[in-house]
Amino acid sequence: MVKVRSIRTRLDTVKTIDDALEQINKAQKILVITGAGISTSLGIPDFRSSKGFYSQVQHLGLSDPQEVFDLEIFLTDPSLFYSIAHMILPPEKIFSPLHSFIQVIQSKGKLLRNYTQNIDNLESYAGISPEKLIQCHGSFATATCVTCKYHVKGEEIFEDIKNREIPYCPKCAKMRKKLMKNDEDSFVPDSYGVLKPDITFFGEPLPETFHDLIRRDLSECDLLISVGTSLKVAPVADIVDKIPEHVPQILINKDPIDHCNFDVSLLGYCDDVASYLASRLGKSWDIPHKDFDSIRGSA
Ligand code: CNA
Repeated sequence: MVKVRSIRTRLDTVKTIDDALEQINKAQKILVITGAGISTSLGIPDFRSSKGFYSQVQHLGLSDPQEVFDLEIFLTDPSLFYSIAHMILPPEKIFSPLHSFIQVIQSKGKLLRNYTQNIDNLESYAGISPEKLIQCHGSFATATCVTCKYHVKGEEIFEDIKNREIPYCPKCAKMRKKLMKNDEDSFVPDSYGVLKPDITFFGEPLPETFHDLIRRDLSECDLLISVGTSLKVAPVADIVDKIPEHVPQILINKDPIDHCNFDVSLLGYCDDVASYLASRLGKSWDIPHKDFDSIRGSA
């Protein structure tokens, strides 16, 4: 079910679901912001929902669950991250109806850019082209050795992640062994030769493409759609405030987002909202989604 809410409308003309449909029809350069909520139907927990990842790592007794993604902590003790990384490991080659909805926006030539905070790389399976996609917090698609910067494909460390083991760099393996064995007196960090997925930890900069493109995209976009994100992590969360005043903003989310000023809030499971919008937008908006069977229930 889609609940429509329009509390602090910025634009007098954009208040209802029909207004939202009209804007989607009219828009030529849609900027889509996405977050963990677009992948929960595939079984990947989000962070902040009641059954989300942060509530699932309470047993670790951290003062702040975000410490799991703290670069300094990772470099001191990578075992913390690798004890829980299996919980957010992306499923392979599946994507949600919402991912398909973004792909349809793209196929109609209306997608200016999808700024995703997700690290699951499922947009690529849905066919969203690399030039239309900014993975603001990186992704599991690749991993890098923290010592020698050797790159590997993400899937090369998936087995270790599933087994809750720390993946090591093949290039640094010999030296790590030697240092551990011979230099018992000298300090060898636990993270020596550890492969880290190329996801952006707290303490790391966002990818350069984000900074390269966001300013231009903000000035060009004619509609903003924000889906499945609590908009609590800057600088992606700040995009909403920086959108020019005349540009309509639509929210699609399970929960209301009260700290932002959307024109129309379409509240519900985003796959349902996307299917509803697609059905109202007409046949050519059909979501070409073939993986409904693999959907494992929403957060
Ligand atoms: P969040 O703070 O956990 O917020 C998720 C939002 O999505 C909440 O407001 C929920 O109400 C909403 N939501 C959950 N399920 C649905 C659904 N089925 N339909 C509609 N809305 C839903 O997560 P954010 O993305 O805002 O936070 C940014 C973090 C989350 C980034 O750094 C990501 O890397 C990180 N993250 C990514 C993934 C992933 O890649 N799939 C998973 C978990 C966390």
